Amino acid sequence: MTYETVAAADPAVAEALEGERTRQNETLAMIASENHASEAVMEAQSSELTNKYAEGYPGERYYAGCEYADEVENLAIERAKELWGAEHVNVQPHSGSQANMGVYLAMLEPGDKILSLDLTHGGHLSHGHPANFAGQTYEVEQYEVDAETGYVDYEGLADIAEEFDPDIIVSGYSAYPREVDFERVQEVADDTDAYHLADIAHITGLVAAGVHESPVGVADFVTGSTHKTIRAGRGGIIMCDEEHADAIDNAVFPGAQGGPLMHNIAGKAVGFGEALSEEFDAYAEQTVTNAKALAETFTEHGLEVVSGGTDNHLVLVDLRPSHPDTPGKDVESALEEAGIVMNANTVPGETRSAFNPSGIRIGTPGVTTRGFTESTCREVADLITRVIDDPNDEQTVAEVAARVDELTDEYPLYD
Ligand code: DSN
Repeated sequence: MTYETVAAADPAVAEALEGERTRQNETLAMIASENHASEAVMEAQSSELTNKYAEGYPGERYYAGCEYADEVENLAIERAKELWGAEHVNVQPHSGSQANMGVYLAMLEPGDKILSLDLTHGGHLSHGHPANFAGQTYEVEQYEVDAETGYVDYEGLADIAEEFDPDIIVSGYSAYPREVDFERVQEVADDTDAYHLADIAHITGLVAAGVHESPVGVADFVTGSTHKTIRAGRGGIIMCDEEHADAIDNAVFPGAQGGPLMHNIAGKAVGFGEALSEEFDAYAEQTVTNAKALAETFTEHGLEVVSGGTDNHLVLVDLRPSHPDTPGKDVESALEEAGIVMNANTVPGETRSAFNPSGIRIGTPGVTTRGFTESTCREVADLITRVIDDPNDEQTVAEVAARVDELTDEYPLYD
């Protein structure tokens, strides 16, 4: 893709777009929720479908001229069904948060009860944080990870559920490095007669490729975003059994949204098609292997890896034991200067603020798309550790930046 047409019409925007492409090409995207969509996905997202209103669902639209919108949406739905094995799929949510909103709207009344993982323990805003609509509309209680092991405290979850009597229990997390035991959460949901929403936003691609246990067929509802490990461009998705299909569809439209973003749904269709390949399965497996290589190398360097390792695409490092005077933001800034873009993150038992927390979260979906393997990731862990050890040393940052330049040249991304 080129931005020649944008440049002729609007040089200021074209300059920013070129800047972003260069930034992505010349840095390592290690924010665990980010990835690099293929040029085919991005081309579909920038198609004429951006102009089309298609309220409703394929075959039942409120506007004329929807034949191609129908075709694209049906392709996205069919491919999603094949990828995740769900009975019913809604590909219209604009994001993962909108997908969660769709489930809440479908199944809960205002004031009903949500039981979810605390944000500082790896949960998500849309699981009921007070600053989010979910926290403002529903009564929320939260479970935690075990302070010693860093694994979800399933016993604690069961105890809280018994007392709180939730209407819905949310599993699936944003900063949790371990395999989620969806069956275990479902047992608690069964015991308390609650619905179970599994939010697999981070691990959609890992689940699709079979490298993480699937909640489809276990939980009542499975939500996700489509731009993280699945690499299908911006958006959200909801999966459920046929019995909840109408409730979910009505909650998404007209409940939560108006016209679907048909251009993004085209991106989803293309990305899901790509994810049906064996090549994608290998990619997902490599993403996890790479995260394990990062975790092992950090541990060898004396850093505290939350839960002692990882089963998925991300590693969470608690800086407090090894670097008590180094807040996460200092590391985030220094690494950004060196061309490694990740984020400061809260850790279980957080003692600093959410804005400048005690940990960092590092993900491998983006660098694995670039072609990185274990050995490259071990070297990246060495580079990250050098910066953690001395975030204010300009020489160190410059040396790491020079090596990142070489790596990004060696593993090119977009033309
Ligand atoms: N903001 C995303 C993340 O970084 O985990 C989740 O929506």
